[in-house]
Amino acid sequence: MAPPAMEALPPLVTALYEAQAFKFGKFVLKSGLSSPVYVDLRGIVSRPQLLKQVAEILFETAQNAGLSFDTVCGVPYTALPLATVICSTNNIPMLIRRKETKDYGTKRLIEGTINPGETCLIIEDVVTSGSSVWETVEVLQREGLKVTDAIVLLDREQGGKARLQEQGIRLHSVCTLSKILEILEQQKKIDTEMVGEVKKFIQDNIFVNAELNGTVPAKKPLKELSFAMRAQLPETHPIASQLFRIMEKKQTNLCLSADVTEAKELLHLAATLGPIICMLKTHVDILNDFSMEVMEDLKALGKFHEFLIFEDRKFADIGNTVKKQYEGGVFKIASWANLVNAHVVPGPGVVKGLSEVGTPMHRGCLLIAEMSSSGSLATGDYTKAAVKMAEEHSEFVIGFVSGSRVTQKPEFVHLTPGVQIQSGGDNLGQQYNSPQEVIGKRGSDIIIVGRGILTASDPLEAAKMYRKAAWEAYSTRLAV
Ligand code: 5BU
Repeated sequence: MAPPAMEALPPLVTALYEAQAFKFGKFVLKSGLSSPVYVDLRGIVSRPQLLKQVAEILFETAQNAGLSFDTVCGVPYTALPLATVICSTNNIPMLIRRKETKDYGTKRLIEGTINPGETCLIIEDVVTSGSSVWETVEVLQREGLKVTDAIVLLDREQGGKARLQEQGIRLHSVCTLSKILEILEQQKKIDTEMVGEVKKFIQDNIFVNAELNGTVPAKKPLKELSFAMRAQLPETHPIASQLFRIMEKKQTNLCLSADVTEAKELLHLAATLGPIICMLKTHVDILNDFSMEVMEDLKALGKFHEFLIFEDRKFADIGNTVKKQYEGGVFKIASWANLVNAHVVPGPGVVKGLSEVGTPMHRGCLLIAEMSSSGSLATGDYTKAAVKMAEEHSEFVIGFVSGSRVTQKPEFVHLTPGVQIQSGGDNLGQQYNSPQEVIGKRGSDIIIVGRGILTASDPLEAAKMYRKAAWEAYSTRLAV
């Protein structure tokens, strides 16, 4: 069969270019690679005419390939509106794949009527490694549907087609990245040098790994991203970006756990250690002389020395209650703390409640995925549930308090308490690991240190030592 409406392609590419679907320059991809091209079709929903045109050409490609199918499913999220337009225009029943299972009710992964044995066609906007298409295929196949073909607008030619073929999925693309480069070069929208740069990038970054659930290009191992790069990722929460930038600028991944009982002492620590920490953690309810003025002074010091304030409140009640605890009461935590944390034991309501207060105030939240204390129950499936909850509430959750890296997603930050140079613990269950172990081996980002600094004869010198150890462990990790 002839490729679909080849004459329709150049004007479509022009329209997509004008809609900023292709950007050329230097971009950090989620995988950690630095790419000279960024393709993002999310914006087409704001241009109904273009959305319709893309949907039409996708459908034409399916027809030209002689495919027959009973239902259509778009890979979430960008391809969802495309699948909707295709189905409503051509009277085809549609299926929607949920990225997250609902935490109540039926727990369906697919919405729509599933008739096992029927054939479902996959629609996708861009294919790189093929992993996103494969994730959707797997879910549909588990429901008893036959899935053999996927239509994609743009194949980045980085191995996705071959990897899907290995799994029995034929990928039909409307066009390839090379074709787009050719058209844009002809139209003088990009120069020959850029075309060469993009082509080289594609060749150097082919995904040949047969394991479709991993997205690691075979030629290059997954590169550890610097804090500076993580600050720039489109998925990174603004508070996490701010934190990563502070860490990079001040060269510190030390959080002081300022567990003192007098306000004067708290402010003195903030003033003297402020220049070398990225964050100061409080337990406001242990202060004997709390006042809002003290917190205003602390806030001013945070602004001046550039550190974030994290109230280690460990919210753990139903949404309606934590909302009040966060916003009001004596402490009015939301008014001065950039970050708070929460246990996941109540379920997502705790995050939703906190988020209603915190999100409009540009605050962030850390979920407690693991604890440093001996015999902690926050392990295994509990930890996994915390990660899932964070992913589902990334408008407010910026990362975790945990003993190790609990997710590979670079937009999330990991903070680890239970840190001292000497391993060991206290007589109430606290367990300590060294900065090198926590940052270098377990892959966390920030060490939280309390008594290791507070009980030292010279807290400033001790803090300098912890900062140096943690930063060196991070730098070594980056260099590998
Ligand atoms: P330490 O003095 O460095 O042991 O203090 C550790 C701080 O971190 C202290 O404020 C604890 O309340 C806090 N913490 C912890 O130790 N372990 C955890 O799992 C969590 C918080 Br969550």
